[in-house]
Amino acid sequence: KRTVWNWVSYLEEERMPAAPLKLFKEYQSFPQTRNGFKVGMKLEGLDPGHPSLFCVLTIVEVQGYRMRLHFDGYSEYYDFWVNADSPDIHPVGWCEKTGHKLLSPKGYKEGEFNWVLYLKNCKAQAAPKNLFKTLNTPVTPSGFRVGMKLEAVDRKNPSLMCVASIADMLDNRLLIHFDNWDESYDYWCDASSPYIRPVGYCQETGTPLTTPPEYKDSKSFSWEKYLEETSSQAAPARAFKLGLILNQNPMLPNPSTRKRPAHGFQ
Ligand code: MLY
Repeated sequence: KRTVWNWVSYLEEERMPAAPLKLFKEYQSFPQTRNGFKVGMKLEGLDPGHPSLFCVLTIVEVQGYRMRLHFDGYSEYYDFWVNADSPDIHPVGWCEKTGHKLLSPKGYKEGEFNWVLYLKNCKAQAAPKNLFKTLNTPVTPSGFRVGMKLEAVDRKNPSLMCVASIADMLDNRLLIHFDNWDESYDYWCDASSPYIRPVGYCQETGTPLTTPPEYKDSKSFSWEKYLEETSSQAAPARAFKLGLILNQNPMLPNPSTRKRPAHGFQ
């Protein structure tokens, strides 16, 4: 009987090759590419559990190109790993500069937190700006603007296509928020995401649209009225990078012949 598992005999048994090294990026290879971040450095970053929330974070472990980040003042249970080139991490002071709210470390009241004093008190170093990849990302103008409405998949309930808004934009990425739901459903995606569609998609394709919770009967919902009531605009269809033009997309069933899907968004 075999007691020790190893790759060589496993691949032989399975009669399958290992994925060739050349398919991996340099930073995924080993010995791993090092990154300049060091344990103890502090930075600002998105909470993966609440993607609209920027937090005070400390690097607590570095392994090759990856690092483990800790929320200052919170349990290490929440620690998470990111690649050094993650678009979700930013240097100290970034939130203030870009007008984003920064969640203070636990124990600090809102508005009481100050990076300069905090770094001094902790005798900690801010992670140097040049290590962050996000600073160099050129932003291509798109037709999307903060506040525009669209239809989006609720990624926590992926069978639902819902009424949503663009709550924030960063480096060509959009923060999707579900109207009148809490922020825990928010997520970041880019313009080519398969999870977002222009206003009218559901009606066009016969997909049920989940309306904001105050519309008990989703049949009483009309985009036209809703946009007017909320004084907002629909995100323009041309801003979506799917080549998805309603009625002309060969990937969508022909409007006259298709049947209404039985179970939500497919
Ligand atoms: N059963 C869940 C569904 C929530 C869906 C929220 N989406 C639309 C953002 C609930 O009612 O909590």
